[in-house]
Amino acid sequence: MSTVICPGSFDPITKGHLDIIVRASKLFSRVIVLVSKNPQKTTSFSEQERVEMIRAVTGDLPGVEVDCYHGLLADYARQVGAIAVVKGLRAVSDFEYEFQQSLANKKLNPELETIFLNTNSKYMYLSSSIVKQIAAFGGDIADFVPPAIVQPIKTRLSKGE
Ligand code: COD
Repeated sequence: MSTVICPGSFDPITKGHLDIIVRASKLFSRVIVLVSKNPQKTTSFSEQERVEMIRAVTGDLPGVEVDCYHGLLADYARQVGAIAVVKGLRAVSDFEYEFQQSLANKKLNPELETIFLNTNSKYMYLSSSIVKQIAAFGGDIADFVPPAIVQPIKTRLSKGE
């Protein structure tokens, strides 16, 4: 059984993230979607909220699990026996950051590979921050996030929390 990890902030999960998770689940028998801490970002949704949203939209995907971890991805990968990290690439601008992360993870855990999947061209422009900005201004986010979490995001962000 090959275990891989799809890590991210997922603040919140978008259709772009979900597309990568679905495609990873077709390639590997066990995919752990890992809510992790990006020290460069402040999140709008609590860890619990992010985990619940991911569970709501991945529940029907065989072999997909959701977890969260506060430490290094390289250590978590060792603990669960993951062979690789699967990440999405939207544009050349993503590459430099992701390349640096993958080299750091490899240094920390030499057994750990990083696999990049190109974004689906439909979701090339899509990010969690775009979703939050549109929702905060009362716009329609139905094209950007899975149906099950449209209303929870709108309700939560319209409260201005
Ligand atoms: N299409 C395709 N892929 C997408 C899209 C899209 N529209 N949007 C996002 N993605 C991809 C991103 O490229 C990324 O690969 C993944 O989805 C997650 O994206 P985000 O924005 O939710 O998450 P990030 O980039 O903030 O996540 C960074 C981590 C939390 C993974 C990173 O900081 C981390 O590993 N933290 C733990 C500490 C650690 O071990 N750091 C590394 C060693 S220095």
